[in-house]
Formats: sequence, structure tokens, C-alpha cells
Amino acid sequence: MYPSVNEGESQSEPSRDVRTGLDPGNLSQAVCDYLYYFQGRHPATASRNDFYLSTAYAVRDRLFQRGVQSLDALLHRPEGRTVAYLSAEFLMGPQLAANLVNLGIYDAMREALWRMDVRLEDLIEHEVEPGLGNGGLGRLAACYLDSLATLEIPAIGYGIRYEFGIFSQQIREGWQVELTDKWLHLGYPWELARPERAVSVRYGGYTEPYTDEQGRYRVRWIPAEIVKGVPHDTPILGYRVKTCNLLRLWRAEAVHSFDLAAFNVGDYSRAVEEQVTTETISKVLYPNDASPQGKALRLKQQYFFVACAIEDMLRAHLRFGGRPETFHKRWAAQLNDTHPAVAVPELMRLLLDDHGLEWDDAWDVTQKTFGYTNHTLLPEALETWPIDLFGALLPRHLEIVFEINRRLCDGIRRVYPGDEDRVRRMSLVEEQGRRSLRMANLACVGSHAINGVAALHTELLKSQVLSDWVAMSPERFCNVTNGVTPRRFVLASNPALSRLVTETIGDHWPARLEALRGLEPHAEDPAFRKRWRDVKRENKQQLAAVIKERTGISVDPESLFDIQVKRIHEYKRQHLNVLHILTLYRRLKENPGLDMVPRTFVFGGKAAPGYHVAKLIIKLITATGDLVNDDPDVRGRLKVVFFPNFSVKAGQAIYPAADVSEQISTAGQEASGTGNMKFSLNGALTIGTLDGANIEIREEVGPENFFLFGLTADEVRAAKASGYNPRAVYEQNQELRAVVDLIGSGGLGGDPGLFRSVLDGLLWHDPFMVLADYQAYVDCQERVAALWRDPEAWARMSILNVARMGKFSSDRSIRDYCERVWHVGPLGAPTEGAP
Ligand code: NBX
Repeated sequence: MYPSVNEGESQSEPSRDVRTGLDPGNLSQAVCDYLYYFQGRHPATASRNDFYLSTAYAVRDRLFQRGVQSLDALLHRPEGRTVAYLSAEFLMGPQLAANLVNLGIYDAMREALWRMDVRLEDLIEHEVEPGLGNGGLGRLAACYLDSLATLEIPAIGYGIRYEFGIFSQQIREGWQVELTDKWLHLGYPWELARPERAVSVRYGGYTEPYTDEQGRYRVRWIPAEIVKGVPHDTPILGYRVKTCNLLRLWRAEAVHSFDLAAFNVGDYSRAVEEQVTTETISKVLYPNDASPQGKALRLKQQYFFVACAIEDMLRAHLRFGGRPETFHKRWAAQLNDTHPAVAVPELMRLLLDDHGLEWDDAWDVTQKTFGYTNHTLLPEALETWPIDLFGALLPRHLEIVFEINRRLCDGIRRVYPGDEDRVRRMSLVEEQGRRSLRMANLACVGSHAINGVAALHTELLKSQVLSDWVAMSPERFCNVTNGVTPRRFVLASNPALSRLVTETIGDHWPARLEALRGLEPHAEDPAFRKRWRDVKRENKQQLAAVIKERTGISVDPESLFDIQVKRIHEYKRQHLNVLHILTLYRRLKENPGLDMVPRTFVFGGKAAPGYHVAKLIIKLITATGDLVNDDPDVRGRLKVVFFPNFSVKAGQAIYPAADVSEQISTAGQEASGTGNMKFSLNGALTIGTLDGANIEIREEVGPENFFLFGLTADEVRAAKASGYNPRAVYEQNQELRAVVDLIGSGGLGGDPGLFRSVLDGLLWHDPFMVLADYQAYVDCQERVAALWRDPEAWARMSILNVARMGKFSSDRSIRDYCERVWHVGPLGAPTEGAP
């Protein structure tokens, strides 16, 4: 018997409530039990990882305990609609703090651990996050799971359990270096493997026609390869509710285990090779966030999780007497971009080949089941698959896609006789070059609802990329502006601000974010503004300490923290930010006595490993830091930090400490952005273009509380159409020329050729209008600096930003999806428009 940690409790008393109790006594007993019986450790000798795992198990028990009924209902319910969110990426972030917040036991657990001489904050810091996504799209999926559970909508997230997530980024001599992400190496306590619910996934082979007993023409698929998909479930508890949903991620395994006696040595190694090949399917996340790689393995991954998911859904539907014809009454499936678009022919295949439905009936079910969310307008990001590759891997699906396409093209010709151009544009098959399948067109034709992720993005989708589809079926299109979960991005990550807000307006705001409006009158209260500034200062001090530890750079918490964290991409224009920094630097060099607002510029984000210019932009940032950080003329007034390995966890430390949020993409390029929302919700002021959700943020917070600059999307298009000449902008702007020449002459690091590809791109092409927006950006930054000199006015604006951000809760986004796309209400009840 090991000593009970519950004061005043008899040591022999069984820990009755050890799996359910929420008070510190029960919690510490539970952690202790796990330490002892699961980790085989006594508290006195346990490592931090032992404590972390034991705490996580204790929390997981409570998730399951609260949610077992809703979990059962998810898959075993005979009626009502469940949402299936199909996504190749779920960027969940650390789970411990978020789950404690949603359970409402953060303080109790802190106290429980304290009794064992353990700091909860240390365990939270110790946690390794599963980086199973690239950026915005994957993180959006995670926010949506939180909101679905909070709104008590039955939902399952289906995806891939990558063994290696997004690479971990190191900075060596100013360059990005990629390391494999071993997120599983110390154990991942939040999931349960469910080998008994494994499914088979088939690839390759050929198809053959046959006639069934009723004399009907049917098709059989004889695959060449079979792979097992094993589900791993993570419970997703809503905020202070009992609904517990599920994230079900699939791991690929070889079907056959090896009978050692049956193999000679040579065969054995071949058999192991086969196993290794199979298991590569779920081995690694592709680290590209914009241009797809077109690799066969990537298509294998997409089909893998889609086939697992649809099989799982269909099985659950049929088990309780559902008929294949009513599949859509039981499931609303959302395609998170085109990555899961192969779900359309997969569902058709199951309904036609396995369940004998007629084409029209199967098509009706399929279209009513799926909705498609588009996340990008970038032409290079639109996925296509070479027909030969697709057909070799999925021969039956290719036949079905051809038949969908035949009917689609016939339909277009009926509505627009003679318009063969239109047929070519809308066809599922791109005939130019290597014949390929257009996944966005497949997703459109197979879905009853198609949406963009911010108002401008949806408008541009409708007027440009998908205009032909709008002409055919305008009723299918709608907008759902993105949102983020305030539970993680305010409550868990900014406790000081959360306390102040709760003290001021009560504790309803995390579940009803519009309640933040109640802060508005307090913007006029000097005492409140002082407390607001104190919170920000405390958060900046904490971030300064982390920056020192990660980079060795000392930054002054009293300086203006000007932050840009997001994937590195030319369209996001981190290099525009750098041009501004160098402009300030040159001004200081020319006039060291200049009265300049001290600023700390923080950058963070990963570059796709094959994207050379993006990697060079990282080097440009770090070289700028090397130039300015220790220059005696600068006297600490400029600091430039590249925060390595940006992640959800890093974001949670960074957003609360920002004064200025950089949202400076070329107008018309950023579909929505969600970092913009996280910053503003934490009291940062935005400097931004009229792009993505910036437009709606500015509308909400008021144009007077937002630093706007730059060309509009229309102006960008017009400038390009009339022959935009970046070289002329360079020639005519003396300060810009000086900065560009500084970079081009080796002023950063000594090698004049180092940044040539970036500079040549800017001077000769500049597709993202960096030079065109340079002066407007620099001028706008002067307005930022002027306001910073008036701390009262700054605090007032910061408060108003937070007060008016209620719209950007992911709860609002999910309500929009429920109403406009899924037609489901709480507990799966059908709502108006339900199929
Ligand atoms: O999706 C992002 C957009 O760029 C953001 O504007 C938007 O806010 C966010 C959520 O809607 N897109 C994105 O993150 N894409 C990817 O990560 C991606 C990953 C793999 C791939 C293509 C894109 N093959």
C-alpha cells in the first residue's frame, strides 16, 4: 500500500471516486493511482513525464466518464444526424490545459498536483503536441471539433494518425533545418486504439463486369493490395457540457501477420518489407500548405482515411437497421478542402456495387451527404491527380468518376447547348498536358453545399474560380466565415486577461462570445485601462523570458511587440515586414538621435521544405536580426526575433503578448486567416490589408480601431491588367531603393548574391505586389507608432478590439454550418432544410 495523498482520509479507504471525482482530493488520488499502477512509480521517484502521463490519464477518465453516453449515441443511435468532419489534418495542440478548462477543473488539478509538490504549469509545458497539420486548415478543424462538442452537436472528426507530424523546425546559422517530429516517443495518453473496429482498405488491381441473380449488370473490383485501418480515438469534450465527441484517426497496418515457420529467410524479409510499405501510408504528413505534391503516396493517404471513415459510417448506419438509401439522413459529411474528395466516388461505389442501388438513387444520397469547404484561391493549390496514377490505384473509382463526368457534361450541354468551352472548364478531367482529375470540380459536383471561409473569399470563389458552378446551381453556394475557439485561445492561453474579463462582465463569455460587448463601456475607465495594460505587460514579460530561452535574444517588454506568426509564404509577405524594419534601421543609421518608438519584431512560421524562396525569406529575417540587434547606433530600439518551431503551443504563448498583429497578405490571396482573430481577441491591434477575414474584423471592431493599408483586391487586379511595373516603383521611391540596395549589396551578412532570387522576384515580377504596397505600409506603421505614444488611446482601442470580436468564435461558425450546410441541431435533431 502506498500512502494516500488525501489528507485526513484513511489510507485503506478504497479510492471510490478516483475515476470521477473532481475535487483536489480525488484528483490527486487518481494521479497517484496511475503513477503507481500504470507507470509503476512511487511519487517520490516519478519523473515529470510520469506525472504528466498520470495526470493525463486521470483527466481522460473524466472525459470518458462524462461522455460515454454521448459517445455511444454517436455511432449507435438509430436516428438523428451526426456530423462527420473529413480532414487530412487535425492540428489539435496540447490537450492537458484545454481539457482541464473544458472540464472546469483547472484550479482543482493545480491544487491536487501541488499537494504532491508538482506544478501543473510544468506538466503543461512538458506536453508534446501532435502536429498533425500544416497550419490554418488543420487548426480550423480542431477549433470546429471543440465548438461542435460545446454546442452538443454529435460529431466525429475523421483523419489520419500520422506517425510523424509536421517537421520540427530548428534555425541553424539563420537557416531553417527540418527534423522529424517524434510526437509519440514519450507516449500519447489522450487516445485509445480500437483494433476491434479495424477496417480493410483496397488498392489497385482491376474491375470486371458480371450479371447478378436478377440479371442486372454489375461490376466487381478485384484489388491487388489490402491494408488494415486501425482507429485511434481521442475524446473531445465540449466546454462545461456533457457532450463528448470523437476524433477518430486511422493508422495503416499490414493485414497479414507473419507465420514465421512458413517463411524462409528471404521470404521473411520480403514479407517484412511488405509490412513496412503498407505502414508508410500513415507514416508522415506532407508538409506543403499550398502546392500539393502529386505523389502517389499522398493519394493513397487520402483514399485510406476516406475509405476507413465511410466504411465506419455505413457500418454504424446499417447496424441499427438503417438502409443504404437513407445514409444521408444519418450523416452530414464535410469535405475539408479537396483532400477527402475521393469520398464522393467511394460512397457511390459502396452504394452501387455493395448495396445494389441504382445510379440515380446512389447519386441523390451522395450529394445530400456531402458539403465542400474551399480554403484557397491560389491556382497552384488546386489539387489534380494524373488519370493514369488515379486509375492504377483506384480503378473502380475512376470508372465511377468517368460516369459522373459523362452525366455532368451532358447536363451542361443541355443547359448551354454549343458551349463546349464551358464543358471543358467544368469537366472533371483536365485534357491539357497529362490528363488529370480536378478534385475541386469533383467536390463541387458531389456536394449539395459549397462554401468559402470569409465573405471576400466566397465572393471571389463565386466570381472567379467557381463561376461556372455558380451559374449552374447558385443555391449551393454560401459563405461561412471562419472562427476560433475562445476556450483555447483566450481562457487557457491568456489566464490573466480571462480573469480580468470575467471579473468585469461575468463568466458567460467563453461560451457566448458576443458577451464581450459588455467590456465596451469599460474602455472609458482609466482604472480599467490600467489593469488592461498590466495584463499585457505581464504577458509580454513572460514571452520575453521564453524568447530569451529559445533564441538567446533579450527583448524589452516595454517596447512595442509587433508580431507576424504564420506559415512562410510570398503571398503572406513576411518580406514586406522586413522592408519596413530595414527602413527604420536605415533611418536610425542616418540619424542615431532620432526619436523612434522602440519595437520588437517577432516572426515565426515554417516554410515548406521544397519552397526555396520561403526558406530564403527566413534567412532574410534572421540576417536582419543579426544586423540590427546589436548595432550600437540602434541602442536597443529595434529587435528582430525569429521564434523557432512555431506551433499551436508556441502560438498560445505568443498571441497574448502581442501589441500589433501583422495581417499583410496581398489583397485577394488569404482565404480568411485565423491568426488575425486570435491576436485581436487577445487585445492586439491589427495592421492589415483588405483581405480574407481582415475585412470582417475591421467591420466589427470599427475602421477607427484597425490599421488599414494597401491595394484592394480589385486594385491589385487592375494594376496587373494595366502592366504593373515593380522596377518603376523601385526607381521612384528613394527609401525603398536604399533598402533594396542594402540587401542587394551584401549589407545583410556580406554575400551580395545571397538574396538575389528574392530581390529579382520583387524587381522583375512581384506577383504579390510587395513594392506596390511598400509606401502605404510604411506610412501606416507611422500611424501605429504615433498611437503607441498615447498609451491611454492604445489601451482604449485594444479593449474595443476585444469587446467587438464576438463574431469570430468558432461557435458562431459552427452554428452557421448547422443552419446553412448540415441542417442539424443539438443532439442531432434535424432542422429546417434537413434532407
Ligand atoms: O486555411 C488556410 C488558408 O490559407 C487560410 O486563409 C484559412 O484561414 C485557413 C482555414 O480556412 N489554408 C491552409 O491552411 N491550407 C493548408 O494547410 C493546406 C494543406 C495541404 C495542402 C494544401 C493546403 N495540400
